[in-house]
Amino acid sequence: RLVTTWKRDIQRRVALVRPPSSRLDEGELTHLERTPVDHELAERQWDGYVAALAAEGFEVLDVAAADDLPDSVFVEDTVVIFDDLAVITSPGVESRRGEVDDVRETVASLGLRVEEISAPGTLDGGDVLKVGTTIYVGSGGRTNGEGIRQLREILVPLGYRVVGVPVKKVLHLKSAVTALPDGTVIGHKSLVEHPGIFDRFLAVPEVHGSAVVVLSHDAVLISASAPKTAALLESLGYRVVPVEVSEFEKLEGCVTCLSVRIR
Ligand code: CIR
Repeated sequence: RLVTTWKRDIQRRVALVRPPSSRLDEGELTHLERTPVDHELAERQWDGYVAALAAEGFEVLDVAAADDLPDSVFVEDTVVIFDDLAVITSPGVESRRGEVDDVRETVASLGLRVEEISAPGTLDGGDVLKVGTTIYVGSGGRTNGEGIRQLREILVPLGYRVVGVPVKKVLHLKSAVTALPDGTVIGHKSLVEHPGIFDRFLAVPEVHGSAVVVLSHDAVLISASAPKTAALLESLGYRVVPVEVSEFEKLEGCVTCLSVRIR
């Protein structure tokens, strides 16, 4: 087990990102009121996010920018990676459907095998939480039962278990919960409707603290607006890398949705 972890850490690790559209402020909003987005700040925060991934040893790869697709910076929603398989999603909102085309090309150029979720199935990557071989999928916001059924058909033969989770209070499952490197699912109690569905659940003290990006077996990336959660995770033995993502949080995005990690 130790050897496997170590081997993984020295393998090629790629992070896909997509530069923000100049129309970012027209992005979809479901649960939040629209507040003005500072474009320059958003650009700087995005650069900082990319630099943080690069500093952690990720090879950062851009999907071609798409100015006419306001939400395209949230690239996580368009593809989900399972080892050498890329599942292109079927975004649950009309304005985001065009985002998948360039992403499909980019992942194919990396030599990944490509499968696809198709209509009437809908599925956003933000609804897919991987914890080992258990794949939790949020249902209700952007992802429907047919989308989950198609993902299950793809993954069960590969040895994964696909668990649907009803989601009502937030946009995506991963707006409410993510997982630590050790597999513990974390989230803020006010937003997690079914904590008992997860094998291990730990409540964190801030809403923005529920989203972490796993950097390695001992490090996570987290929003700078969740300092208490950062302290909690440090007390559990993790190195925590904070990044500013306030302009993306205004559009219901978080640290996970700005990249897709391929390891
Ligand atoms: C949307 O509503 O689709 C975007 N404004 C935000 C998407 C955030 N994605 C994510 O958390 N995975």
